[in-house]
Formats: sequence, C-alpha cells, structure tokens
Amino acid sequence: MANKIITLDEFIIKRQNDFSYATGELTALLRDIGVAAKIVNREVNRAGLVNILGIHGSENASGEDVQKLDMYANDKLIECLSNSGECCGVASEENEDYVEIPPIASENGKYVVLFDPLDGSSNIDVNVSVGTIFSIYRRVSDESGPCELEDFLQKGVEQVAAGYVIYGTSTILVYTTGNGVNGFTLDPSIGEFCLSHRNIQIPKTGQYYSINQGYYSKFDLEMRRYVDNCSDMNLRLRYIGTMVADIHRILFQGGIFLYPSTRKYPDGKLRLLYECNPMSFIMEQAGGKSIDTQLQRIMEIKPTELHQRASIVIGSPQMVDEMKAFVQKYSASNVLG
Ligand code: P6P
Repeated sequence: MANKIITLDEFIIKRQNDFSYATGELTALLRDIGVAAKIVNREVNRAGLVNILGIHGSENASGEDVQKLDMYANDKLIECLSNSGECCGVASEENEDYVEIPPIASENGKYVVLFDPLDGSSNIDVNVSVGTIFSIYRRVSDESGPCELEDFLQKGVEQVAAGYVIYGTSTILVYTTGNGVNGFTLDPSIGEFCLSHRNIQIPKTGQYYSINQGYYSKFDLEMRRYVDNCSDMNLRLRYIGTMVADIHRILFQGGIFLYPSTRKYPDGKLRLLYECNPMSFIMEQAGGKSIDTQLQRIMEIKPTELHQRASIVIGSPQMVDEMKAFVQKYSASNVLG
C-alpha cells in the first residue's frame, strides 16, 4: 500500500493528542505559521517575475504596492498570527519594537512569537535559497493585560516551539515542540506541507564546515587557527550566506556552522532572538550542539534587548566539542606563551 500522506495539520493535531498537557492553542499557532509559509512561498517563487510581469515601481498589476519581499513576509506573518487569538505579541527582525496583537473576544493570547521573516533576503535576486525562522514562548507577563518586553527577553531554553521554512529547490518546514524534529515538504499540487523527514537526527560528525572565509583576517587568533585546522583535516567548505540553508544542509549531512565575532561584529552578526535561539532549539532536539565563541550554550544566554546579536558555533555534537577543545587548548597554550 502506498505510504499514507500525513499533512502538517494532521501531524500537529495527532501530536497534540499524544501529549495530555498539549493545548489547542499551540496547535492553532503552528497552523497559522504553516499558512503564512505557504503565502510567503508563493511570493518568493514569483519574485523573479516581478520584472518580467512588468510590475514596476511601487505598484503591481492589481494596483497594490509592490513591497520588498522581506517586508511582505513580515506583514503576512503578523496578519496570520493575529487570526487565532493565541498570540498576544510578535517581535521581528524587521521591526524596531515588539508589536502587540489585540485580543479576540477579550481573551489575551498566551504566547508570543519571534521571527526573522525572510532570512538571507539579499540572496533572492540571485535565486539562492532563503528562509523564515520562528520561535514561540509562553508569555510570562500578567495575562489580563497586553504583552510586555519581558515576554520576548526569555532564555532560549524557555522556547515551547521553534522552526524554519527553507524556500529552495523545494519548500520544507522543519519544527520542534521539544519532542524531536520533523520536516514537511510543500506539495504545491495540493497546497499542503506533507511529512517527509520524520524524527530528524543530525550525524554525530561530518565533512563540512560552513563559515564566511572572507573574514579570515578579521577573526581572532583562535578562530583563525581553528579554520586552518578544518582545512588541514580536509573538511569541505560550504557557505551559501543564508543561515537557514547552511544549517539545513548540516542537519542532514553533518558538519559545523560558525559565525564568530569579527572586528565589524564584535558580538557576532546573527540575532540571538530571531536566528540563534530557534536554530539552536532545533539543533539540540536533533542531537546537535550550539554554543557561542565564549563557549557558552546559546540557549542559556539571558537576552537584554530585542535585537541583541550573538556569535554562534552550531552543528554535529562531536565537531562542536572538538572546536571547543581546540579553542580551549589553543588559548591555554597562548596564555602559557
Ligand atoms: P555574511 C543573511 O543576511 C544572514 O543574516 C544569515 O542568514 C547569514 O548566515 C549571514 O547573514 C551571512 O552574513 O556576513 O556572511 O554575508
């Protein structure tokens, strides 16, 4: 018998039934995100047509404003998350401050959602994979009122769900609610995300390292020596410039992704709340590890501001441990002179 198709909606609902504590609220939120991903996917796939269809300037064929795709994705996510009533606020890499979501039927939502609506958007124009990253927390502020800043500044270990969508040769949604990681491939012929990668587990080690080698001279000494070591170990360098795509490969083939501190970004470039924490939750749930270049676990960092940056070293557990040991040994020998 042909394998039964399991859609994202079916899977989410089944998983909800598997866990007595699960509530319909998180299910509704995940389904809203799935809808937003389908809408964004449609526009990402048409992006190249904007010029061909003669959509010029600020108006498209139907007289609507043609937005930059990342702002379009941002607005669609906020719109879809405002439908279910489960979300009381969102924070986005694209918005300076968080956005309160008004209650539906006077009941404030119990969750906040943080996202990077279109990660790697500069790659759109050259038809390279881009992604959406999301992270869900239970609010901690008084539920009788609107969301507050403290709801968004929680440690990554407090996430109740996290996921990403990669818009590539196919569109795949990967997410976790803390009970493993599963992947769903969009079947455009039926407009459904279908279970395609059950219980993803990252290989313990791998042959790939992913870093922007162009910044080599701007890395600190330990990181330069570690990169030299990767080359000496005949590891293969793969770097797309979209965090979601670089980490998606590593999740399936094994490897290590690094965005260390540089002179330009002394705290690292990637955003702790919208990129590092959600990708770290997924990676740890798939058996991987994720630390910063001070060698502390990313998900233990206490955020102090919405757009806080972090350095990150994430991937196969053995490779992250080896990088940590290499840097510790190198720093110690440096101190000893
Ligand atoms: P660089 C994309 O702009 C992004 O935020 C991540 O998706 C990606 O990993 C990183 O920046 C690439 O940065 O400095 O190597 O171009």
